[in-house]
Amino acid sequence: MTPSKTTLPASVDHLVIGAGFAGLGTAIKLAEAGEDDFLVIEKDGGIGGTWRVNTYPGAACDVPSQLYSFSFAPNPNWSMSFSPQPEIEAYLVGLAQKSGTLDRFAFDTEVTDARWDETDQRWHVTTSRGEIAAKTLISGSGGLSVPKMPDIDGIETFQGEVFHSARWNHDVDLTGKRVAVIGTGASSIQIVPTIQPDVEHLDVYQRTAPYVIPRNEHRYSGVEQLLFKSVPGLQWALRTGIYWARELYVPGFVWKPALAAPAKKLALGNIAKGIKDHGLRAKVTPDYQIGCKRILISNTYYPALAADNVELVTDSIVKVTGDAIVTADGVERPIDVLIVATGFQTTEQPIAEHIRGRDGASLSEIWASQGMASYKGTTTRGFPNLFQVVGANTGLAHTSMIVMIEAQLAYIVDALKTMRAEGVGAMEPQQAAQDEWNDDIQRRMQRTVWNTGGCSSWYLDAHGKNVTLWPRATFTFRRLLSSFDAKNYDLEPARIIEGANA
Ligand code: N01
Repeated sequence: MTPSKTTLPASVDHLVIGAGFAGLGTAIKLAEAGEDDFLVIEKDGGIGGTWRVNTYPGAACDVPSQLYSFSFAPNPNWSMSFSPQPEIEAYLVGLAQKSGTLDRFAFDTEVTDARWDETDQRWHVTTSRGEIAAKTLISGSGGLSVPKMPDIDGIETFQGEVFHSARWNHDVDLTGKRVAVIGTGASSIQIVPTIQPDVEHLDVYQRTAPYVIPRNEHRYSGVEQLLFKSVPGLQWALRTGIYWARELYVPGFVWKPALAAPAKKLALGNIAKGIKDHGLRAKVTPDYQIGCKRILISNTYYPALAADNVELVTDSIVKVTGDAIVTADGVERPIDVLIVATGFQTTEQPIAEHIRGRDGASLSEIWASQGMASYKGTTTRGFPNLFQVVGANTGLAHTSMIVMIEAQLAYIVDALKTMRAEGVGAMEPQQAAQDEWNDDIQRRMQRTVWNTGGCSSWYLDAHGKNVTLWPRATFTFRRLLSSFDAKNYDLEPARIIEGANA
């Protein structure tokens, strides 16, 4: 059981939101830098973030384990090349325990409001368990944390069990049941083959066919795990190899989509291998360019769709009744359980509505007109001393988010070092620097497959603007954030004497 702070301090130097990869990584790096006066608050009951919450059957990472872990904390004990969710959660919990920072975590504590106060140069944060003042607010609250429920007529009248993939109801036994899964994204393609053998019948509702390439899965033997433990540098070498292999996707995404032709060939081969029926093959064959939506990996998804007890429904859903889903062709398919695997609220950080900056406006109010935009995906004009880990345009379609998170943490720690050394009480990026950063991103976005590939995806916001992904190599991001660039910031001297923490 993870310990949790029972009483909250009235004030801290740094308040961190979220105890997933970003929040835990922040805690570790703050402690390493000697910035010990911090508190991590987490709305859920423990460490893990998305890897604690997404417990649906088959949940696993689609980035290889050696790269989907912190570079400073390799784990020789991964059982598979692509880790299952329980192992990633256990990795994070174990790391938190070893880090010596757990005494500064408060669970079941949700931010409801955070306001910047110019006079004392502090964030005043209201949580479900009390108020905290902090010099800096560091949000690692995650981009994929709030489930998006589909707006389908009558869904609230369904009498059977209904739940979102990210809020799996483990009390519901699917054995022998008629089940529907709405959505065919990364979550769905892991759920479908896992539950298919147990259910009586499964309807999979597909709005857009995904590209699914083979999953080159490998179970590590005891000998391999022993080698990872005992041969210095072996895990690092593997990580480096995976890193560069993954970066090879970048030109095909951001420069010349035609370069992704080999991946398309793999996906079409995967369909041909998994499905014999030509009608079904046609239904699952995407009609847009590969990479436009996230490329998925599975060896079992297509065979599951081809199983006798599964129907892939491509007619659009018009309504849900008390016990069935009705499609546009008038067909009514009765079900006992409805699983919605319809993704997350992505184009605005869910925390944005709670954070109010210098002028009293919330991040979400500011982003409503222009779309999510920050400087280096980390700091935002008008929101002094606010850092976001996994902020605007820091998402990735091809490799591990941990690479981006570590780059941002290095930048944040360097910023804090500068603030301390220079006696800075408040800092925010200059408007010109922020605009230039975002203009450059949007200019680069124009030719990417995400904007030109002929699909709609969660990468784009309501204005059609890609505010989620990073359109360059990850090593470029790392380089651009390798040190804090004070010249692009407005810095205000500290008004309160160090130690007199209000
Ligand atoms: O969500 P999604 P997800 N009626 O948004 C469909 C990460 N992840 O939870 O494509 C009918 O991808 C929607 O259809 P369409 C990863 O970053 C990682 O699967 O919009 N259908 C789509 O098929 C991923 O990208 C792992 O036409 C509706 C699906 O629902 C992200 O999480 C594993 C609908 C939503 O797919 C989200 O994945 C799992 C409606 N009203 C997730 N609304 C790893 O392995 C939506 N859909 C690391």
